[in-house]
Amino acid sequence: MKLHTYPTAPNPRRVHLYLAEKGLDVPCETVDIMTRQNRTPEFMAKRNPLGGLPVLELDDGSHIAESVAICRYFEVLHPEPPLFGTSAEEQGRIEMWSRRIELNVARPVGMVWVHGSPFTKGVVGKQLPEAAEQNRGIVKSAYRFLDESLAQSGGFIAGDAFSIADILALTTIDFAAGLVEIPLDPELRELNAWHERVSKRPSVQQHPAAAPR
Ligand SMILES: N[C@@H](CCC(=O)N[C@@H](CS)C(=O)NCC(=O)O)C(=O)O
Repeated sequence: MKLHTYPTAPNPRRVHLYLAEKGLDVPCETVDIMTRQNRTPEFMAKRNPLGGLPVLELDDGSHIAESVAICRYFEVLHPEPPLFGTSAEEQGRIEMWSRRIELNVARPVGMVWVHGSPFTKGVVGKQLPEAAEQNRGIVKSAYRFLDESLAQSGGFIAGDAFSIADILALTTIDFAAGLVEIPLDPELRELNAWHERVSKRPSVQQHPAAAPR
């Protein structure tokens, strides 16, 4: 088994945080996104036709891509501590929040990144500054929603226990603040307090976000 990864990028970082929370040690091979090693015809044919990282190579030579799918694979093999919930209610709630983070935060952050950053000029055919601005607003309102929701929750994104939803939120927010120039507004007190709290976890200390450029 081998994890093909670029540890500081937000989607691979999800898996590294997840594995660290579980205490699992998986052999890793770094694939350099900067020089587009994940986009070579060989990598795409052999590992992931969509080119994205991370990709988990299994012992039989097959592959599982998609960060959350990789975490789910490990969750079945190593259910403790549960990061996707155990009861029907916990699982439903964690999934609800994970979908909200993916669709309402990570996706618009990605849009600001591809349409608004000088580092991604070559990624989309033509950058649309209006798309970047519109999505920046969507991210800000999603952050307000998270802030209000955290005031009602038990301290974590999906309730009173750390879960995959916290991992998705943290990696997205750190990426947005570090590389996409969407800082956390200090007025969002609950969200900032949550961020400070989860950032102290050993898993996060072990796998910090990419340094801002
Ligand atoms: N939905 C995928 C997204 C994978 C993805 O886009 N990964 C980024 C790194 S955060 C990547 O490989 N970017 C470089 C590229 O697509 O060429 C997942 O959750 O794993």
